[in-house]
Amino acid sequence: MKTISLIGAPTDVGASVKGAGMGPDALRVAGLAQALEARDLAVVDHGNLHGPANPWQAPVNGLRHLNEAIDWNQAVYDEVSNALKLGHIPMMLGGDHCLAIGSISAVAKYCKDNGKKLLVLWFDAHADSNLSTISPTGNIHGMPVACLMGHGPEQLIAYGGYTPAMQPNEIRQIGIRSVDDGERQFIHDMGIPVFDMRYIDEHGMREVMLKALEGVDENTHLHVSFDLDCLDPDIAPGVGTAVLGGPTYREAQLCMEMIADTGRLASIDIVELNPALDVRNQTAIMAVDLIESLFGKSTLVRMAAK
Ligand code: 4U7
Ligand code: MN
Ligand code: MN
Ligand code: MN
Repeated sequence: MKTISLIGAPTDVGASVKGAGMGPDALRVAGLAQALEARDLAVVDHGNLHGPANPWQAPVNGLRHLNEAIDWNQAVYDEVSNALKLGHIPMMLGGDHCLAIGSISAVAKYCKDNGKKLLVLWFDAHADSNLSTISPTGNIHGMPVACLMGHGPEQLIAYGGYTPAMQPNEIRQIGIRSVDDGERQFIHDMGIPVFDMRYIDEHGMREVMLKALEGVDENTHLHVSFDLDCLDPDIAPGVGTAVLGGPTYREAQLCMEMIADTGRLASIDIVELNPALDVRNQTAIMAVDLIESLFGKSTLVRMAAK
């Protein structure tokens, strides 16, 4: 039986909208652990990590709350590393998306040490590829992809003791529809594979996922970094930086089901849930529903072909 380690990281230091720190508890209230247990998974809830309070300061040299982000990511790095060493599937409950720096750095180190091939599926409305010099906001939740590729403040780019944690060909971005000018250049220069909404509209989600998952084999460690603002705000209003025109419920379900089919899912971030902006916890409930599909719950009626 597989074991899921739930790791709460209740902070919004990487954002400028308050509230994402309440995400882990909203997911618990929505029945996350019970839903996973119903999928025949063992669940260990490690509770919430501790870290510095949000000082709500303006950016300094293009970075807001750098020291706080460093500490929170260290805590996430340590806990995710421990879970991986135990052979568990870590599920980091954010918190804002800056925490993916610690989480994916731990996963990348684990893959390096164990000869695994890393593939990160990054579901997001945003590209999260800003640098302090080009970011319009200074918010670190808009910078994790750049940091993981070695572009960022030195304390944020080497948690595993080396940098970069990740190469551009180890990530696929899906659902993107809000990209800043500097980010567009960075993504282009780095050659990061992006399946933006225009691509999804033109080719359909099935083809997108077939392409995104190309090359996944028995040695692949699949990491899903799920920013809930990837989803259309109609079905997921409880996020700090909502953007119109995201994947529908059915498209999101198909993504989750196709990932489940690979059998290679090995670590997860659920981030950017903002209960203060939600309506009757519906975004948390939506997240739990999609996570069930990520672990193989299926509405499929057809018999598998022999
Ligand atoms: B999230 C933004 F300018 N690009 O950098 C920025 F539009 O983790 C938004 O994807 C970042 O939610 C959103 O601040 C970060 C902005
Ligand atoms: Mn994000
Ligand atoms: Mn986002
Ligand atoms: Mn956001």
